[in-house]
Parts: sequence; structure tokens; C-alpha cells
Amino acid sequence: MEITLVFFLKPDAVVRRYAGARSLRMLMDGVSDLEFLCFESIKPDRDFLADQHYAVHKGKFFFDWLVGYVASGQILVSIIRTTKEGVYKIREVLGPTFPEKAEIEAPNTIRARYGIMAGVNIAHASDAIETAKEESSMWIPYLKEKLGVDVNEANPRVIEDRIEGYISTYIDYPMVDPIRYRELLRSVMEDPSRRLEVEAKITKLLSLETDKEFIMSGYTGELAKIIVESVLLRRK
Ligand code: 3AN
Repeated sequence: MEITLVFFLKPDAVVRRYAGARSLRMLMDGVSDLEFLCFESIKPDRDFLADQHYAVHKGKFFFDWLVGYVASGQILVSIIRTTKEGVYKIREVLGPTFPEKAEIEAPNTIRARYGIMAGVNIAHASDAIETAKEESSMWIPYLKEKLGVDVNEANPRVIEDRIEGYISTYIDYPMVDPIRYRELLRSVMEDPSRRLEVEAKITKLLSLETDKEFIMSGYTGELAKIIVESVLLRRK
């Protein structure tokens, strides 16, 4: 156990309750040698994402969209201690970056099964030993400053129990098959004039798999726009 890495459920996984819970289940069942040093809900600051976590992507065409997406809502962050092999095993269980590609290339992965499409891919995990070190050194002080959480004082057994509690709270929620989202998104890629109609339909699908709080606050509508934007970015 020598590496600490960053894993988080992105806003789409927090809203889509079952998808988030199942993703955590697949991670915990699919990789041995994981020690969870925190499991925290946070709405990350845009500046932190832009200047630190996603700084490597600055200048890419999806950068502003990406920062806006991850900063738009709550995410659930874990710092995980594992072995070098564990870093790669987590990425294997997570799957390729784009869910629609993962569906074909690696169908039994988290992103293939639960991710939506394009950049809306349910979870983040540090992708190599070096990135794991870099990302941990950004997130550990950030979580301390923002939430007062000190990973050095963590009791992994207690944190694992909290994650199990989260999973059992949401594992019986309904899930909309991601294929429904992907079909709608393909239709808007073919015909961008359908944008408003597709946003409305996606808002409806999200509302079927989430809690009232996200519907009443209007966040399902906001997330639907972000999801549609993600596939239209490719056309610009
Ligand atoms: P990964 O998350 O698999 O490590 P990265 O590091 O290449 O992938 O990209 C970071 C994030 O940026 C992805 N998780 C995804 O949300 C977003 N992203 C990457 N490429 C694109 C793209 N072409 N269009 C939209 N979003 C993208």
C-alpha cells in the first residue's frame, strides 16, 4: 500500500442514485487492496478544478465545458490508498473515457454500464502512478481547507462502512438504461435543432432516477443542458 489516488463520482453519478451506488459497488468488488481514506460530498470550486485538478487540460476544446460540468453539482470524493497494481486495476474497472466506446470495447466496466455519453462519464480515477501522486497532493489539502477532513487521521474501516451505507441507501432506486440517453444524444448530434426537445426529454429521464431535491431545485434541467452540450461540443 504505497500510492494514494483520487476517485470521485461526478455530478451525473450523484444525481442518478442507482448508477452511483452500483459504480461504487463495482469498484469495491472489482479491486482488492483498497483503503478508503475519505468519502466526502463537495461542490468543488471552479478555480480549484481549472487551476489544479484539470489544469492539464487547459486550452483543449472541452476544458470550459468540463470544469463547468464537474463544478455544477455535488461530487463524492474518495482518497484511496492502494498498491501500484491497484491504480491500474481501478482504471480497468472504470473503463475507457467515453461510455459509448466503453460499451463496445469493455462492456463490463463502470462507464460502459452506467456512464451516459461523451465526457459525461460518471466517475474520475487517477490514471497513473504519477497522476495519482499529483492529484492526491492537490485534493488532500483542498479537502482539509474546505471540509476540515484530515486523511491522515482516517479510519478506513469507518469510511468503508459509510460507503456501504451510501450504497444500501440507493441500490434499490430505479435506473434508466443509459441506452435511452445515448439514443436521444445521437439524435441531437444528427439534428442540433432538436436541442430543446432533447434537453427536456433528458430532464425527464433524470427525474425518473433521482430524488425530489434535484428536481425541485432545477438541477436535473441544468444537468440535462450540460449533457447535451457535451455531445454538441464535438461538432464545433
Ligand atoms: P479520463 O477521465 O478517462 O482520465 P481524460 O483525463 O482524457 O480522461 O479527460 C478528463 C475528462 O475530460 C474526461 N473524464 C471527460 O469528462 C472529459 N473529456 C475528455 N475528452 C473529452 C472530449 N473529447 N469531449 C468532452 N469531454 C471530454
